[in-house]
Amino acid sequence: MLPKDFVDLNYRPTGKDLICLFRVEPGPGISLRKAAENIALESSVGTWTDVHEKKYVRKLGAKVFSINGDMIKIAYPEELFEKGNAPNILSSIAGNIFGMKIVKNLRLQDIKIPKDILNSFPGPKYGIKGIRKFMKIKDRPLVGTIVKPKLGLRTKDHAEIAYESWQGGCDIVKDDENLSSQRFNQFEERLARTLEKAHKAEEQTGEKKAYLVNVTAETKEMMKRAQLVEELGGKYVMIDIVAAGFSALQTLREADFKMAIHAHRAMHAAFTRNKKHGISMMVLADIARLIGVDQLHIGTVVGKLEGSLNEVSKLNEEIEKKVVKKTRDRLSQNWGEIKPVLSVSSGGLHPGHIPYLVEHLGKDIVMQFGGGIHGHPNGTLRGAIAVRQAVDAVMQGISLKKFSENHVELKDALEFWK
Ligand code: CAP
Ligand code: MG
Repeated sequence: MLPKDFVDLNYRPTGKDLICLFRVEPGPGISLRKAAENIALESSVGTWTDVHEKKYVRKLGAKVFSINGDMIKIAYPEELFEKGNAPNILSSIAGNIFGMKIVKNLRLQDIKIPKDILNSFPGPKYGIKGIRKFMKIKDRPLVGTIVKPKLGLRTKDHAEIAYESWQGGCDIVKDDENLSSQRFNQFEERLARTLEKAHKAEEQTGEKKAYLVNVTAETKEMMKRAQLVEELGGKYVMIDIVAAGFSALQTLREADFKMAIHAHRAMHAAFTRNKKHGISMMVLADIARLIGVDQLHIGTVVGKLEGSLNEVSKLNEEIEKKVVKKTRDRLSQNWGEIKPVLSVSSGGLHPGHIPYLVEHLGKDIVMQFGGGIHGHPNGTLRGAIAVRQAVDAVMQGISLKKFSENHVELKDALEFWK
């Protein structure tokens, strides 16, 4: 097959094609069409030279069917992929092509997954409705914290900080992404002690309290840890999906534990941040939804980490909607039976940000405050109280300023982080 055979601008994709949207910047002296041909070729059945392949192989060649400015769309016949194998799909559509000399920059912007591939993955076990049901929270946003300092705390203090956070009004307390089982705070003891505090806080407050323990580790070890969480009655496990890898995530999901899966995306920015090259967060989010995380970090717009309102709100739609509409930089997707994933906003947030987040991302969200709770001038308990007060204000349609006149913890927080 020659490179030109991988372009057919008259081709109309069928429901049996996986579609990719790429942004292409060809290398010096290379036309966009030539770059496009080579991307389709290398990511499907071709290589750098013709190998006189059999006729039946030709049918599996990917087709560039749209070239619009620097955006191209490629259709991949679904037979190219093994069903239920996320790494396999990525090795084609997000594999060698990023390193080809023929492109200066290449960005995988979005993917559209055909029905048969969708149906070969479980998707989230609980999704938004399931989480709201077991947390018994009808319509307000969920409030969470990350125990801080992120590393270094001893187990007893970790559990105590978690306890104060729950007492103050957090629904969720999670480990930080880089806490696993270091000597100063080992997994088993931390899990037991912190869950014990969660139960105590549940009894005291009458609310459901969840501990999102980070099980990220070598896969077999991770599974042992998840098993232990199940035995001790935990509601969630947390995994760093990019660092652990999608294969590990599949192993965790397919074990079908009772717990919901909280997906932290640490390391994603190595792929996603450079808007000209790499893989967009939209694609990583699609893969995470497909495999079946129940909640996923999507950014904050206003906090400490990069991500525009446009980007974060599109991610919010991509993971929470059943049908996603096509735009210039996004493909449509019908998620069918795959449940919606709950969005998590986290990173540099404090109570003053809550009205903005609810206005732009809606109430189906987990808002997490690490520094924004434990850095409160009067400590963790007051910090958590301030966050819940801000949520109450937003739910009642009252401005934070007005609400803080009668709520001293919120008043102190707003003063401190103004
Ligand atoms: C937040 C956080 C999270 C980031 C991840 C942190 O803490 O624990 O890891 O939110 O980013 O360490 O930064 P703070 P993202 O509330 O103290 O900032 O959600 O964008 O993936
Ligand atoms: Mg963190």
